[in-house]
This record gives sequence, C-alpha cells and structure tokens, in this order.
Amino acid sequence: MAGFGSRRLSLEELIIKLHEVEGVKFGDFKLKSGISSPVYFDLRVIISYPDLMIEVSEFLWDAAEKSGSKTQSVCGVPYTALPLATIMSAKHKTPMLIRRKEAKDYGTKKLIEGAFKAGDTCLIVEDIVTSGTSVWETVEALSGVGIKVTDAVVLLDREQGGAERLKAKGVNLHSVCTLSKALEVLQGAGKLSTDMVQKVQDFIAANKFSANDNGVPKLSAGDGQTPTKKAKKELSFGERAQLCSNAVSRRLFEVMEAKKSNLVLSADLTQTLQLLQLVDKTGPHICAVKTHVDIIEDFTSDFGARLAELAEKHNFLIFEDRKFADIGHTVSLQYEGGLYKISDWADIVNAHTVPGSGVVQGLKQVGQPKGGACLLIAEMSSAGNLATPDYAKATVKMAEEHKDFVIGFICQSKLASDPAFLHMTPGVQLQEGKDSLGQQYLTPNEVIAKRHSDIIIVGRGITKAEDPIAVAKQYQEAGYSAYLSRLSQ
Ligand code: 5BU
Repeated sequence: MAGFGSRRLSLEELIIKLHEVEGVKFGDFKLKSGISSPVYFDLRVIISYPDLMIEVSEFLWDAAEKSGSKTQSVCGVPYTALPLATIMSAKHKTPMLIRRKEAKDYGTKKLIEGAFKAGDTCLIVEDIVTSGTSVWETVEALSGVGIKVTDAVVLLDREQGGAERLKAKGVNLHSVCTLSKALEVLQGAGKLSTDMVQKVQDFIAANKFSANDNGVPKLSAGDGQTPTKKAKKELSFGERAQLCSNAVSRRLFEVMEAKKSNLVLSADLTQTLQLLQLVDKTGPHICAVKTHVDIIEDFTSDFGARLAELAEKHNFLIFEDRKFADIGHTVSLQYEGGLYKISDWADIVNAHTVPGSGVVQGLKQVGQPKGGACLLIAEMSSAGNLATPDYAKATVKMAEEHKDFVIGFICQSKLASDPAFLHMTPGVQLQEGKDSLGQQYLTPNEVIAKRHSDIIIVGRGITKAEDPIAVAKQYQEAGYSAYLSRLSQ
C-alpha cells in the first residue's frame, strides 16, 4: 500500500495538498446557518485520495502521541473521521469503537459498537473543530456507556473557541494544524492573497464561541460552523438536550421537543394485550411510557421486546417504575435478573434514596453498560408521605454525585437548577383532587407552569377514560402548552 506508514509530506505540503483537492476553499460561501463565510472546509473529499487519507491519519496519530495521551481505543466522530480512525486503528493496532448516529438504532440500545467495558479510555478523532459540538456529542455517547474520554485529536482547529469549550468540559483537544497556520502556509505558497487572509482572520475573530457563565460551554447543534446565540433565561427542551452528558436524557429531551409532548403515560394495566394496545394507540402523544411490570398477570419474557417495538414505532422511551429501594447488591440482581430482566428493555428506572448511594451504584453497574439511566424519587404525590424537604435536598445531592447515570427526579416541583436534570411529576389529572387511597392530583398547568417540573405522568386520567386516545391528546396539549407558556415568561 503506497505511503502506508512512510511519511512523505511535511505539514506544509499536507496543507497545500488539502487545498489542491479542495478540502479547503476560499471565496464567499453561504453556511447552513445562512451566514456568509470566506472560508469553507469539506474534508469529506479526502476519501477519494487514499494516500492523502493515510498521511492525514498519521499526522493525527502523531499529534495524539506528542500530547502524551494514552488510550485503549479510538473513535472517529461520524462520518468524515470514521475512515481516519479506521486507518489509525489498523496501523497502530489500537481497537476502534464506532458511535452510531441514527436515532432508529436506539431501540437496540447499542449506541456504541465494539468491545468495551466501563472505565475504558478512548481517544476521539475529528477532521475539523469549530464549536466543539460534534466532538462533545461523541464524548457524551461514549461516557453514556461508561467510557472515559480525556483527549481528542483533530486535523484542523478553526480557532473559534472549540478547544476552550471542550477544555471546560474536561477534554483536551490536540490539533495537527490551526487555521492561522493553514493561512500562513497558503499565503507563503502564493495560493492566497493578503486581502483574503485578512478577510478570513476578521471572520474568525467576529465568530468566536465562548464558554458560558459557569464555565460550561453552551454548544449549539448544527453544522458546527455557526456561532451560538446568547443563552436565554429559560432553556427549551431542545437546548437542554445539548447539555446532557447522558444519552438517555438527551434523547428524552429530543423526543419531547420533536413530538411536542411532555406526557408520560402510566400504563397501569394488568393484561399484556390491553396494555400494548393502549400504548400503541396513545404512542403518538407520549414521550415515554411508564410500566409496573410486576402487576401484569400474564407476563411473558417477550414483553420487553414487544414494548420496545412500539417505542421504536412511535419514538418514545420506556420507564419501568420499579422503585428500587434496597442495598446495591440486591438491586443489581433485581434490575438485571429474575422474571422481568428489566435492564434488557427499560431505558429508565427509578430508585428511592433511603438506602444511601449504594442503591445508585448497584443499579449503575448493571444499567450503564446497557445504556440505561435512573431517576431518583425525591418527593411523592401521596398524602402523608415521609419525604421531607431535607430528604429531597439530600436526594438532589446524591443525583449530582452520579450525573453520569442519574438523569433527574420524580418530584412534585422543580428541585435542581442543572438544566440537564429532568423533573417528572406523578399525581396529575385535568382537575385537582384525590383518590380514596391517598393519591393527590394537581393539574398539568400547576405542575409545569407554576411548579416548573418538566414532565407530567398520567395514569388513570387516561387509562380509565372513555376515549383514552382523545384524552391522551388533551393531556399532551395541556402539558406542552404549560411548558410553552413558561418558556415565554
Ligand atoms: P395515577 O393513576 O395517575 O394516579 O397513577 C400514577 C402513577 O404514578 C402510578 O403508577 C403510581 O405508582 C406512580 N406514582 C405516583 O402516583 N406517585 C408517586 O409519588 C410516585 C409514583 Br414516586
């Protein structure tokens, strides 16, 4: 294989070659965001030049090595960097991981392909960094399954603040080349006028990304060549998705935004067929279904798979309301095994915090490698419950200490300020009231607009309705419009 392993190009020659194949272009380009840029990078073209790809991969490997970072695996940010990471992996006998981007594959719960275990380290490989968003999304996907990422390597850093933003999140970015260096080389080689160099420098200076107040970068989605807008006071679900370091919470926020639903159906039915039929019919209106698998009288081992099929069909998540409440060892067995094998099919479970943080550690050990996540029960809806404000406060602290696995709370109002945490509230009906066994109901508007929770959990309000589909739609609209009214305040 020509050029494999034997470096022929200097960095200067590499830059000129990339310019020749139009991997970098100068002129007047309209970016996806609508703004005009004098410089445009499209490194996808290098797959047509195998020798150049090998050169680029070797430069990337060297940059990582020079930084002294040690890693057990490499993972390319999809898609341009995938072949680059593949070459690095093969040439340097370092295992590779692949991050799946397609949402529809979520149902299989395999967001990361390859052999790994929690605690493994991985080096991220990327072609260009602007805001750092794409690198960060890959870090999140990896950390969601327990893989540690401290370093990323990039061919070209556009010097628009991406490196600083990633640094603030604990990721060191090592670049083969900066945009300034590329300009300098191309100008020196007579490929670029002084005028154009100035134009590009002005553009970059005017379009820098900056870390937000608490030092955490506010990363925007999109083509990565667009600067973020100023942070709003109340973030939307879509914006909060970008701040999640856990893949499950990110996905739930994305589903809520896409389906305009912050309704969780509590499908408390005791017959499988009846339950699945209700979920299928109300599926378009919900962001998640909540189950109590131990109330199902005719449970069979394909229950989880059948529910997961509906989850994929209607794009919602599955939450098993198991309320784990024992020592870590016991809950890990309850979560993974027994009749129900909850960890095989539930995206989300929940736990009482009365046993202490061992309950979270036990669940995390089982759930994290499978892409599961957990909510902590901070408050309850039932009359006379013993969850005091201090208990709720201690629960928030426990969640903060396990942010890689705990994604939020079951509560009666917003408890934590971190926008990545989800707040879900049961005990909701269209009218306030109570049942005969201590359940207490608040309205969607009270819960979402006044108490600033994010999600309403509704059971009998829907399951006992004459027309559950129409009523589910009503709850969806009530919950989401309360959220929109809060956003516009
Ligand atoms: P309902 O039919 O909307 O009352 O059902 C509420 C559901 O939420 C039901 O499955 C309860 O087990 C669950 N729940 C609750 O009602 N209150 C709580 O504090 C917690 C869970 Br935690």
